[in-house]
Amino acid sequence: MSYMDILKTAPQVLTPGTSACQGCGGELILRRVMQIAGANSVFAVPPGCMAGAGAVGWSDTNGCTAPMHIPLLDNTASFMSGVSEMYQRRGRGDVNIVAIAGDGASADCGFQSLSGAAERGARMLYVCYDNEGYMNTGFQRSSTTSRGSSTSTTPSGAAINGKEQGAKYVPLILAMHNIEYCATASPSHMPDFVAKVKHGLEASKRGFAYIHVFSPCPTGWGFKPSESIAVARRAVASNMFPLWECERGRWYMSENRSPITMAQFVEGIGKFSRLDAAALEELQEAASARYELIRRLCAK
Ligand SMILES: Cc1ncc(C[n+]2csc(CCOP(=O)(O)OP(=O)(O)O)c2C)c(N)n1
Ligand code: SF4
Ligand SMILES: [Mg+2]
Repeated sequence: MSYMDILKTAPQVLTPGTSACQGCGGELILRRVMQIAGANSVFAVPPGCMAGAGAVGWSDTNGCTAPMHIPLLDNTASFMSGVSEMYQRRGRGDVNIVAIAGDGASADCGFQSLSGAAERGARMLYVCYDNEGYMNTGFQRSSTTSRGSSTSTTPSGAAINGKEQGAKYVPLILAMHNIEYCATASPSHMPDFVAKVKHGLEASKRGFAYIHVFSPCPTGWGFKPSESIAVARRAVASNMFPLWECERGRWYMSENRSPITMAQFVEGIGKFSRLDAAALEELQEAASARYELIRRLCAK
């Protein structure tokens, strides 16, 4: 069965009718990960837009057809380590253990828990949907927010020109935990996304698997909902968000072509609308340097 056939035929585990905004990248990621994992899974989605949008459900008519936990913002990976251990001990290693968490819950508040579970090799798939901020509580910056982004806590204006620090590159940090599988993915590249989630689920039977997904947020970033997939595609095409995977120390680049410019990437995205030429150049340099680092790892 092709990867696209899986999306067409596999039953939905998340019911239709969540309250996520139109064009939300996170909702698409949540829905597809749950569909690929299937109902023989236990999920956890910590507080954030996806838990708020109805991952668990509002009534007896919506939610999901598999067990779903909402742990704390900062303990998702350790919580799921315990769940995973319990299923192993009961001889139920067939059940997929899947966490789907935001960047705040993964890169900031929950980082200790995530790093610990990764280092222990806890058997689970952990998917981070990275919308570069604390969207559910009012669009505050997080450690993965790109430099120059205007957020509610780093508003572009006379005092500062958006976020002053560069983004923490979490997928590389996770890969350095020597986990079973680590990858980046984007909802704009669905066949690649499906293949990586399947790969991650297989790897989660042996140890820790991590996928970091670019998650466009029209409401918080200030672009049209209909542009969500185009924004994600431009993030990949500009090397702002390179697609790669690493399996037991072997690195692979998923896309390799001449990039579009950073100016083309930021076009029409409100949070970058006040970037001047110098700030764009800084963003470009950081993205190029990071891409080069990944490219060299993949060339080995
Ligand atoms: C310890 C703790 N601090 C603050 C909160 C309030 N809170 C709930 S959701 C959220 C935002 C989470 O951001 P992220 O994980 O990136 O998910 P997103 O909202 O962007 O989908 C915050 C700060 C909380 N639930 N727990
Ligand atoms: S604020 Fe952003 S991440 Fe949250 S539901 Fe809306 S589009 Fe999705
Ligand atoms: Mg977020």
